[in-house]
Amino acid sequence: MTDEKQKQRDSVRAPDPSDGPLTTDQGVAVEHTDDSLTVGDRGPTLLEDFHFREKITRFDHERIPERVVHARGAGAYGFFQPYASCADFTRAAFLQDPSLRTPVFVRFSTVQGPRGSADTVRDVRGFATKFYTPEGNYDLVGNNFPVFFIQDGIKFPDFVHAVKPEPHNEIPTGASAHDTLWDFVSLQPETLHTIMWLMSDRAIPRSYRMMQGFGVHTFRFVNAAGHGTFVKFHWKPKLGVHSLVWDEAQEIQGRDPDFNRRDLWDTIEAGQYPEWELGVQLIPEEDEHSFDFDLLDATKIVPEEQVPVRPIGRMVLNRNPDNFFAETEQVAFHTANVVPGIDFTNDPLLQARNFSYLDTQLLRLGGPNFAHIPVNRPVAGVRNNQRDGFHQEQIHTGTNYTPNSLGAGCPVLASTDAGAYRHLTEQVDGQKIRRRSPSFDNHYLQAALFWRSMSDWEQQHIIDAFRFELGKVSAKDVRARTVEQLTLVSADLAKAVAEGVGVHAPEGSQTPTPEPSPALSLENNKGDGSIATRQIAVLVTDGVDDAQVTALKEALTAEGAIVELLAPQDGTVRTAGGGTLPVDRALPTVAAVLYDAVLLPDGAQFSDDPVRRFVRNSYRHGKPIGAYGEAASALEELLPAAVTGPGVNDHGVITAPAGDDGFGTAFAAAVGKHRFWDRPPLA
Ligand code: HDD
Repeated sequence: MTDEKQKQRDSVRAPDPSDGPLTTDQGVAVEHTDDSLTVGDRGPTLLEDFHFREKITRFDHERIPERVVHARGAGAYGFFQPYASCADFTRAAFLQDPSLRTPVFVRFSTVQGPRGSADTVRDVRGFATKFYTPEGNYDLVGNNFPVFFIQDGIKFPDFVHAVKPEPHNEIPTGASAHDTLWDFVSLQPETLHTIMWLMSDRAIPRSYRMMQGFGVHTFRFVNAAGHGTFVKFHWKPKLGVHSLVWDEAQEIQGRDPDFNRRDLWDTIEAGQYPEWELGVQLIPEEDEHSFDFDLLDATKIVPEEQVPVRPIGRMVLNRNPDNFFAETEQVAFHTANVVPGIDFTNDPLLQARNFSYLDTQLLRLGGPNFAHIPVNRPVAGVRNNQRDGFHQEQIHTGTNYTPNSLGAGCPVLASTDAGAYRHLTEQVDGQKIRRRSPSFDNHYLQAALFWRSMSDWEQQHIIDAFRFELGKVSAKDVRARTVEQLTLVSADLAKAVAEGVGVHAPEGSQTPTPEPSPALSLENNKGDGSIATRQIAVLVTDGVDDAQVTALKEALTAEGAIVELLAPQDGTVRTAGGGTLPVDRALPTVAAVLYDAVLLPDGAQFSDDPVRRFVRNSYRHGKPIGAYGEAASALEELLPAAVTGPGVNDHGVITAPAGDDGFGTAFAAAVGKHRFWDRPPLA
């Protein structure tokens, strides 16, 4: 379906290259572009070669500064549609009419690494959405964690300097495991809650399509009567929230650094559109002070058990950009891009952001006219007296000041009834001071809440992550100081981390014991068990039973899974019946870490090293493994501790005799569970 944004994009597409010959920027046709203009065959190049000079100059100027944070990303277009009118609490036009689809552009990102860094690093993921609403652009610039590392934006340069590669040697790329970050963390306890999220598997999402998004700050909805309600925004992925394991994530960094970007692109191209539900936690103004934390503190969540998340609409991403640079690189988000019905709070982090984003775009996009860039252009009309500047794309006519009579007073001012933005009227008074509010003081309670809400395997992964990260820190006192901080979150956690990194965990600290919030555990966010878009590897060799492979592939594909046949070499394999079966990929070009599950069909041979490695790696990373017929015995020999006889076991290993009708269903059910953590170790 073509929406207003797509029509606008169509109107600014570059001419079709097949419509005419190659030209210069001035539209002059070019007859030869492979040799510069010279005197004689070997002679000097001539300055008058305008085509050469233009071509090289344009190339020299192709790069713009990358984002200072969130440089690495991937984006897509789609739409947002509310379930019902939200008029009771907001007048935002795009949240009134359930039949209105608002076009969106979403950019996902990592934070620390540069543009060319790997996708599957341990990091926060950005989740920024631009809604092209009838009342102008609204940007919800969020992350996949609901909390942030610092409470006041004035600390942002300090935090970012600490987490970015170290200044003397620009190491490490795309990683937080280094001295300066942990030095900062150990001295700045407000980071601890978000650090717990960073050490959890939330920091290594399986896919952008399988992560939650959060607006992080408390914002405000304002209804037509001018009444405000505090609001926290949540995106919930339809496919559930799923993560990688750290060992796997590291291997993918080498095998396919574009893992998350490719996944987003490929699924949209395949028509398997990613979808999220937008939910809101609504807090009446009179309840502002009824929590044991401050609503203005971005290092705190409002537990869902305390204030439920109310679903208000859904977002579907259904179109890849046509040009990465023009769209994904040049998109400019800004927390201050709000529309009538959505307002800010005095959260000091948000207030700083409201300054920073516009400021950064001026530099990154080369001047004040970046809203003319197609991906940034609102579908709502723009009429004002802002003029000139670098890269002015429009020819303004008429007067350029208000008030005027010579231009018939245009553009005229709107009333709020006609859609004008009006900031919420609010009484504010107090002393001018530079001091953090004492209501922001408790840094340990919610770090403990997060820890106590995790399942056993999630806690183990957090311990492993702390051990990895601190183990890479060369300054022993930084390790010790961080562990000291952890003793104020959980004695068990501190002890387990201390043992792994060779420092002592002091005893006797008081740790908070908040009631767990089950909504925080990945265990409770797995989705409905759908296997849609799951990548399933079928390992085939000569001798395979092709009838069963084909039947299983069809059944799994019908449920939306992506099934690929992998063989030691590309081309075809010979089947048991003497025919041939086409192969999708050769094993040396892929790896187990790029798949969600593996299937071993009857008749295939598992003596080859690459095949055995594939199966063992899948097992180590908790992935479902299915084997039938003779392959089941081969699997038993390969993973003796894991195969406990025919059928489905708790370890996600499914075996069955050839021709067993229930095998496909049992295997699909295991794939829908994503991972199995409680497995006997490999021999
Ligand atoms: Fe930020 C980019 C999210 C705090 C300053 N931020 C940026 C992006 C996301 C976020 C998703 C990438 C947008 C895109 O895809 O182009 N940032 C957050 C969240 C924060 C946060 C959820 C805390 C709740 N940010 C934050 C602070 C400051 C900034 C406190 C500065 C005071 N952020 C920026 C920036 C960036 C940016 C420097 C870099 C590129 C850009 O804006 O366009 O202005």
